[in-house]
Amino acid sequence: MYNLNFKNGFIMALLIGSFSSCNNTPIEKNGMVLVKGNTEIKDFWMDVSPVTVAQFSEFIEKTHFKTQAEKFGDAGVFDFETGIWNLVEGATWEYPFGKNKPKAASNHPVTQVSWNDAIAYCKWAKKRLPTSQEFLLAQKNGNEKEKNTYTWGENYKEGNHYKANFWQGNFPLKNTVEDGFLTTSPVGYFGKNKLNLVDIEGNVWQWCSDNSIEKPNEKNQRGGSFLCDPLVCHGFKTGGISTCTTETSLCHTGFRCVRNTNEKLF
Ligand SMILES: [Ca+2]
Repeated sequence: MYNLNFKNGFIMALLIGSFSSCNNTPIEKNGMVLVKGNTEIKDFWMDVSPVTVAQFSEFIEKTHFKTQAEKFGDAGVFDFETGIWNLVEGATWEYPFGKNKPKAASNHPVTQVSWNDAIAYCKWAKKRLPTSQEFLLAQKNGNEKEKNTYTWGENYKEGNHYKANFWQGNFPLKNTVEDGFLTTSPVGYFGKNKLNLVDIEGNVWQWCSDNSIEKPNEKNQRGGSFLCDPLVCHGFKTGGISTCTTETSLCHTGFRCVRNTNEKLF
């Protein structure tokens, strides 16, 4: 009897295993998840989170790369008192709000990186930036037919729990910070989507590789940021899009990388 039970249990385990592998179980390797493509987009690996301050710091240490904000001597910072953007001297990836403000926390997404800086990091990491269509497919959990407003479902709040880092109150002068964060939040703080991706909506805008159709001299960005008010830009919804010039560095913009599946991996 013991052996029979054991065998049944073993067969059951195999069945459960085979069901779960058919059930879109996320495939994750070395901090990247597999996003299944469709007729227009090939399968690709995507970083689980936006590139963190710690990861970017390692890149700087190993390459002595100077970001464009460091070369220019200033970068774009949103002023919560006045509700306007200023060029702030000394604002860099290490001090995204300026030298007299707190240093960027290592587990937060890196910001104050231009598109050109992001490309340099990607090359060093042997990765690339996603296209805006690849990013959108990742927001839709790899299912182009998914129609939810957000990557996690229909509502930005469940009970008392916010699903992402965005702006509560009235942009640009009143931020009630009900989600707990005035600026960036630690990557992954608000949970994963079905593919195990974190901060694919909210926290920071993320650079994409392709040019905007409406503004051909600017690059697309997706994901929305801590400055996105659902009643104003609503940039953190699935499909939200923004654009910027390649040399611009802002306190609410970062990036994440992807990799082709036909390349030798890991
Ligand atoms: Ca917030």
